[in-house]
Amino acid sequence: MRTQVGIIGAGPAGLLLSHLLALEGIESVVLERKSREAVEGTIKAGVLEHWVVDLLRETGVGERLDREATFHDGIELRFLGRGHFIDMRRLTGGKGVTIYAQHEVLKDLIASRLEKGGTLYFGVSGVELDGLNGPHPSIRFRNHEGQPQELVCDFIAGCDGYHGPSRSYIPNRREYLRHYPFGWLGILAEAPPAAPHLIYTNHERGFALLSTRTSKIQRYYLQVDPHDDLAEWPDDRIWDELKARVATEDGFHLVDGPIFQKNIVAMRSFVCETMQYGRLFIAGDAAHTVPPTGAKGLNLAAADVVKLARAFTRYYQHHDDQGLETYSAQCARRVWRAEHFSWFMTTMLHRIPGETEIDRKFQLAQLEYVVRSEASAKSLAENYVGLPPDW
Ligand code: RFL
Ligand code: PHB
Repeated sequence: MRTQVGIIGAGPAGLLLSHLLALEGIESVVLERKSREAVEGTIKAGVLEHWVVDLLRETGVGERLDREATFHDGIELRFLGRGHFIDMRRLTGGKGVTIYAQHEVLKDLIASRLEKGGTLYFGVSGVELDGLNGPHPSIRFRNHEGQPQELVCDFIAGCDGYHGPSRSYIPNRREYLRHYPFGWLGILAEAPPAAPHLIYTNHERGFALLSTRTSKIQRYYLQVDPHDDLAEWPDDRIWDELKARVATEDGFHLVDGPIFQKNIVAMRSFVCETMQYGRLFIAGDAAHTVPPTGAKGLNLAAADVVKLARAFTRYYQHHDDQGLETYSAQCARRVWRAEHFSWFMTTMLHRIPGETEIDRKFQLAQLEYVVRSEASAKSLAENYVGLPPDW
């Protein structure tokens, strides 16, 4: 098999890259380890930056988003029993918060690729890369029936997430990593929305986040020990803990309901530099991971592949490899901005095991500053709704 760009991974990075390349007449093949059903059923991100929403609309995959997404003007920060609304729309000159589940974005991208004759292989295994320094690198893999295949490419895009193999093919890479001593227990529940915006809470018992999916389904998160077993978290305990953490002095009431999905995720800050080697380019979580408190991961993956698609376009349409040569350098500034913002939101909102009284005082001082200072709120809002894609 032969293609121009071989893409490993059908997450947001891989599928959006394939979609953007197709619009420029550049051929790609996407190889994905999981089944299509598993890709379309994995519950992850929820919040899209405003420019990502515009991009999906402008490139013809925003129709269902416009019908089904939830649009908010801002978020609430809650601490010491009080809520404080951060009006993003006002603070950013009109940019709001869009909630549309990651797997819905993936469904829309997969449907569009297949409708336009794109090639996606699900259920592949044993991916290995070869010839990254030559003109025709290749990907060896087994298809869903276990048969060995080889895909010969002009370029390879490693969009295979934090655990994928692509990154390991970059020699002399430098990896920066921080593990957080807490994780998120996430649930999907049948219940009405808690508020007309997301609520991020810093409580003595730990962090909680009230997000949403539809008018009937809500997505809630609790800070937990990352080593906790789900068996330790029966539904009643989850509701008791959520209600305790989001309580306010004026009697906020959280409506509960049947929980139909639960998982615990670990949290890390991770960056791999550089993001390229020979004809291999890595993007998204394969190159960098953030804790989910800033809602940045999917959006950062999208920003990488916008740059990568542009670099490939320049190469194929103008025989100019400048964009490809500087790809990693072009990504670095935004990657570190998003890494820092995610760390900032995480450390401001979670209870840190082993923290002392003075750490807690510092945290509350930061929260007070964000909700009382226009300049500070504006900075948070600018980062949250998303800096422009070229930043
Ligand atoms: P993904 O989504 O991990 O996709 C990688 C794909 O590669 C496949 N793969 C392989 N395929 C073939 N061969 C192999 N050897 C392979 N190894 C792996 C995998 O099966 C997978 O399909 O990476 P990508 O595309 O870079 O996208 C990153 C995002 O998924 C991630 O950053 C976000 O989900 C993070 N995130 C959030 N981001 C936001 O922008 N806004 C949010 O509100 C937000 N909330 C979240 C989040 C992540 C969360 N979890 C579960 C960690 C909330 C949570 C709880
Ligand atoms: C979500 O709805 O899944 C979500 C919202 C905000 C975050 C992370 C996840 O910061």
